[in-house]
Formats: sequence, structure tokens, C-alpha cells
Amino acid sequence: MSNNFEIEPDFIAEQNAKKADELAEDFEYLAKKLKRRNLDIQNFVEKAKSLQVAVPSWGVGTGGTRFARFPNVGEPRNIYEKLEDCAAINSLVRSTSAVSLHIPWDKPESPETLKNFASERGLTFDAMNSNTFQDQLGQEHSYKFGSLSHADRDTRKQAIEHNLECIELGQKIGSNALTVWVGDGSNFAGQSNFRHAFERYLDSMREIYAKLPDDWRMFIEHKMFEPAFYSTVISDWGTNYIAAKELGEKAFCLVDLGHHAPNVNIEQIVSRLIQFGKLGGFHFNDSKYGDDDLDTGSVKPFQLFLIFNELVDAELNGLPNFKPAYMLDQSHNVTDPIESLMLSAVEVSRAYVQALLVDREKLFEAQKNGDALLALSTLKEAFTTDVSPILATARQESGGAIEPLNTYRASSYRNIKAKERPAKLGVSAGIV
Ligand code: AFD
Ligand code: MN
Ligand code: MN
Repeated sequence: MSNNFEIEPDFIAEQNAKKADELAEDFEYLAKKLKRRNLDIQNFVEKAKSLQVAVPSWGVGTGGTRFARFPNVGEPRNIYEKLEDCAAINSLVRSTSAVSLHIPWDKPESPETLKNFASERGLTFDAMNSNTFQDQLGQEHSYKFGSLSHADRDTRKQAIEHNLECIELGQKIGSNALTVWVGDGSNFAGQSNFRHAFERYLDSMREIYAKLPDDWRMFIEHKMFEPAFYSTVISDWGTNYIAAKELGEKAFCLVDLGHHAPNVNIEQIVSRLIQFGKLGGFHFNDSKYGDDDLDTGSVKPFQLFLIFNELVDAELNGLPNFKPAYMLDQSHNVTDPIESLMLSAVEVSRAYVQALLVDREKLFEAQKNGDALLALSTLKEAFTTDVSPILATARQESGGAIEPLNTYRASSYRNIKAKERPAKLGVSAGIV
């Protein structure tokens, strides 16, 4: 396994050398522009270097819809190959050093071997994701009618135990958070008693929470619909907030951008959760219609910027309990997942740096004076600034690629992996 192909630092440096002069020119121009506002560009480079966004293990496999999945060549066939791909992503963008596992999809035979394999490649483990939305082979009770909120006590118990197993495994590999997303809900009016289902969910979550280690956090993910199409137990941020509040101070709400109705003001939801100390983190992606898990920043980059505008506002105000965990959660149906994840990580950094550029004093004055257009144009001034030279310099100074996409393609990584990893039938899909 150790002889497998990796993108070497020398190769990245060689590719960077071809673009270094051009980058220096663009950087100098932007530095001058920022200087006019008394801003030191290097501060923004340092900020860009400090931002990390975790990659989901399931994101490196090709996703699909209920109609079909069109797998790529050289797809990772197990968790070790998934980690190789995550390492390739991080070697080029340098902002994705943590990987979020999904259990049982990624359950290792030896947690220790897995931990070592990751750390040899500069990777650590982010939040553990439990899976009680699918039946596993040989499982005693079915999740067809729910898991943590199921009407049957034994089924709930099985789902609770699975979450506890995720915590135990996570402790062995250095994770410190559990993300719980359940598909529980109903497809017909009358099928489920809303109040009883939520009560049962809360009782189950209390049992899991009771076993959460002191230095762990629990992230609860809400989702408007799917797989249940009539009602969902944890359907929205309000329900999520109630659950997190009921459970205690280690429980937080996780905002997956795709899990809201189209046009919902997600940045305001983010602000509310920040205000009451319950924002746990994000699953970044983008969407056009529903939870379609498109690439981050590919449809609504301004929304992503506005979300980061709230996050930067909180960061600058030093609000309590504010340390959100960032992760990508998207489905790559028609692209090379490595390329999508790299560019999405860059989009997260871009929105962060753009939000840092907002002239907050000017914005505050405009808000005070009821000057709506000046407020908007203050935001737009930051949003329309091309911060690419800052991002590229941050990557370059961290040993990554000035141009991640071109460098990745020039490395022939995918074709080499196609030879190393002959296709295996029945490999689990990405997000479906
Ligand atoms: C779901 C949720 C959740 C889950 C993932 C995998 O976003 O994060 O772990 O997709 O199927 O829609
Ligand atoms: Mn998600
Ligand atoms: Mn989703």
C-alpha cells in the first residue's frame, strides 16, 4: 500500500515555478489596492492559511441519484484508498487536513492502523457520522420506519448503540465530535404522531449524550425532507435548536446548506444560532432545487459570502461558544470528486477572505443611518474583490499548489489510480 502513487512536493514546486511570476504580479497589484484602505495583504494570507474545512470520506466516491450512478475510473475501494484521495486533495490545497468518517461505511478492522495510515499522510479525523438511515447486512431491527425516534424500543436501542459505537471508535482515532443525522419521518398524514416521535428522539439522544466524552461535541443535523417526504422529525433549525438546547451545552446545531427550502435566508439562521451559542458547524454544498448537493459556491456564491459575513462578524466580536466546525458535504455525480472537493475548499476560503475584507465600520454607519444601498455596496465591494492572489499565495506558502486543478491534472493522479485500483463490483456509492 505504501508504494501507491502520491503527488510529491517536488512535483508541486515544479508546477508552481511556472506560475510564480504571474502570481507575484497579481499579488502586488492587490496589495496596493488594499493598502489604499490601510490593509496589509499579508494578514489576509495568514487568515487564509488558518482556515480548515474537513472532507467527507464519502465525498471522494462518485455520487449518484436514484436513477443511476456513473462511477469514475480509479475510484477508492476502501477507507485506505479514500484517505489517499483525501491526502491528494490536501497536498494541493492545504486547507483540508481532516477527514470525516461515516460508520459503518468506513469501519476499520484496526482503528490504530487507520489512525497511523492517516497521520503518515498528514491527516486527522474530524466528526464521526453515524448511519441509522440504512439497514446493514445482518442487522436485527429495520430502520424502514425510523431509528432514534422509532416506535419500537428495541429499534431505538439498536440505533443508540450504533451511535455509542461511533463515539468509541472516534475516541480511538482522535475524533472529538459526533454528527447525528437521521432520516426519521413519515410519508403520510397521520402515519406518525409528531409529538411522540420527537419525544422518543429526544429520549434516545439523551442516552447518547450521557455517554459523550467531556471534550466531545455533538452536532445535530436538520434536513427539511428526504427520505421522508411528508414530515421529518428534525426538519428545521428551530427543531434542531430545541433538541440541542434540551440536551445540554455539548450539543450544537449543524447547518447543511442544502437542507433548507429554496430561498430560505440561511445567513439569518446562522446569525440566530451564533447569537444563542448553538452554532456547531456546517456541511457546505450548494443547491438549486433541494438537497441536490452541488459543489460549494457553484450556484450561489453570494449566499456563501453572506454566511461568512456572519461568521466573521462573530469572530471579530469574540462571541462565546463560537468555534464552528467546517466540512464539505456534497455529491459529485459528473465530476472527478477530487477536483470538486479541491475547488470547493478553495471557495470556502474565498468566501472567508472576502468577508474579512468587509469594511465593518462603514457597514455599521450605513446600518445606523438607514442607508440600505451604502450597506449593500459595502458588502458588494468586498464580495467583488478578486482575492484569488491571496488564496494562491496562502497555498504556495503552505507547500500547496498555486493552481490546484491544473497541477492535479498534470500529475495524472486519476489515470495512475485507475491502474492501481481495478474496478470492484458493488462498491458503495457516495451520497445517493
Ligand atoms: C445526508 C446528510 C448527512 C449524511 C449524508 C450521507 O447530509 O450529512 O451523512 O447525506 O448520506 O443528506
Ligand atoms: Mn450533511
Ligand atoms: Mn444532505
